[in-house]
This record gives sequence, C-alpha cells and structure tokens, in this order.
Amino acid sequence: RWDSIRGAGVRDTAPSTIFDLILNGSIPATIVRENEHILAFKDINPLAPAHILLIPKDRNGLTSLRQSTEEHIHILGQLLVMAGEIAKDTSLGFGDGARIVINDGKDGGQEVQHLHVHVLGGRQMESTFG
Ligand code: DGP
Repeated sequence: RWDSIRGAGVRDTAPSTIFDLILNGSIPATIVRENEHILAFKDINPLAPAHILLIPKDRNGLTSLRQSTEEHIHILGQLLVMAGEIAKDTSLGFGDGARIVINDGKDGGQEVQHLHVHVLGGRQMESTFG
C-alpha cells in the first residue's frame, strides 16, 4: 500500500509506531475505509461493539493533537468528516450515534504516538469519562 502513501514529513523524526506496520502492510488490520490521506481500521481491542480508528497516512509530525499547527487543518478536518461518515455506517455496527474520541498524551491515555481518532458505537455510552 506504500504507493498510496505520501512521503513522511521531513520534520517528523519521532519514532515509528505500530500504525506504520499497519500502513505498510507488515501486520494485518481490518480496513473499513480508506482514501489518499486516511486509513480507517478496526481497533484490535474494541471497547464497544463498533470501534474504529482513523489515522492520517502521513503523520507529518502529528504524534499527538497537541503537535497540530495550521498546516494540519486540512487533514484534521478530513479526519473528522470521515469519522462522521463511519459513525453513520450501520454495516459497521453503529446505531443512532457514536462517541468520537482523541486521547492525547500520557494524561489522556494515549498509547500510540500517531494521531488517531476513535469512533465507538453500537451500545449506549455512559455520560461520564473515566
Ligand atoms: P490510544 O490509547 O488512544 O493510543 O489507542 C490506541 C489504540 O490502538 C488502542 O485502542 C488499541 C489500538 N491498537 C494498538 N495496536 C493495534 C494493532 O496492532 N492493530 C489494531 N487494529 N489496533 C491496535
């Protein structure tokens, strides 16, 4: 799948992550949606009946949302638009709504240092965060 992946940002010197292995096909993932800039796949440890992750194919410095700058506005918008499309996809197990989450940094519970958007659904979410 490398042919559809734009070159990594030259200023992105952070270590690669497990998501790079998914992007280059070294480890399998259940891909549910894809375009030139974004890959969406099922979370390996689902916390809801439907749990999809969206990642920018070119991390371009976005190890976390806190690294975002104006140059990332377009990809951030595209990620949210696709998250909304996925959240409407009943074939993926989504019902009437979803929870869309970005964990950011240690205190946010982020484990993989490649920006990703969680889309969770298929059950009633609790009103609190834990
Ligand atoms: P976070 O805690 O926000 O960094 O979420 C990372 C998510 O990535 C976590 O829900 C599990 C998922 N994940 C980790 N490794 C893999 C993998 O190898 N394949 C897939 N599909 N998901 C993974």
